[in-house]
Amino acid sequence: MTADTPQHGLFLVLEGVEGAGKTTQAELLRHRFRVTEVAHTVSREPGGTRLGEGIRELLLERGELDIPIESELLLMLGARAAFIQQVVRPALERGEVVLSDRFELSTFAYQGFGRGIDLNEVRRLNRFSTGGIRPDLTLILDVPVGHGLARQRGAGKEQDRFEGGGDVFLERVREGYRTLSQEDERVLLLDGSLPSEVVHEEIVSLLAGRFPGRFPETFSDASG
Ligand code: T5A
Repeated sequence: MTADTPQHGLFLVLEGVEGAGKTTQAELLRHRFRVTEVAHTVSREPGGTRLGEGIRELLLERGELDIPIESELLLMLGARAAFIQQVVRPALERGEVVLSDRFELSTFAYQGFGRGIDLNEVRRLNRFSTGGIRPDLTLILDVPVGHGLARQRGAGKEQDRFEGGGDVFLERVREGYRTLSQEDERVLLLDGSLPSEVVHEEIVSLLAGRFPGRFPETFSDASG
């Protein structure tokens, strides 16, 4: 967040390698927000807007397209600019909790550490796309790469461009996430290999402890 950025809500992000459980946790939190009457917007990247969903389709589902890594980076950031302007900023100005399934750390981990694009350049371009809006808290669900991929196979999910990048690529991404978690106190690494309900309860108590007064008392004890 920057001084000239009006930001009254709370911006939360879930991150992690393929199959880490981000979507599962986002859905559990969405349910928790709903039953405890916390005004919220839950979304995902790339996506969340018509432009972003179009770019997502191009990047993830059109495996036959030859996309240079520079184009991949700029497409992700193009989607992000719309996501910030059309989803995140308005929801924060309404005072909501915004929860995003992936955000800028995905770009640092996948395009920076994974693809090998200079991280300073990635950060610079990313700042242009976000206008300086940053998450209040990013939770990385850490799982071994093979574990996450096995979960996705178990769920019958088809491989996309990034899963097809191979284990070595995804190991660099995972290591990237672990490095990034050590550089910023607003980024935390959680054990994503625990059962979903255990991870969910840990996230709930972490949010209640980290942002006192932001959530109703029922938030911490509402049953699933
Ligand atoms: N990307 C994205 C970039 O390269 N740069 C960027 O800037 C951005 C924003 C997006 C791709 O784009 C790349 C990264 C990605 O490759 P995606 O589909 O959004 O693709 O991301 P995936 O990680 O592929 O999403 P998935 O939905 O497949 O993984 P999730 O959300 O981490 O996992 P989830 O919750 O769907 O769970 C997968 C399976 O595991 C089970 C679930 O029931 C499900 O079957 N599961 C668990 N099982 C046991 N214990 C748990 N704790 C479990 N949690 C979930």
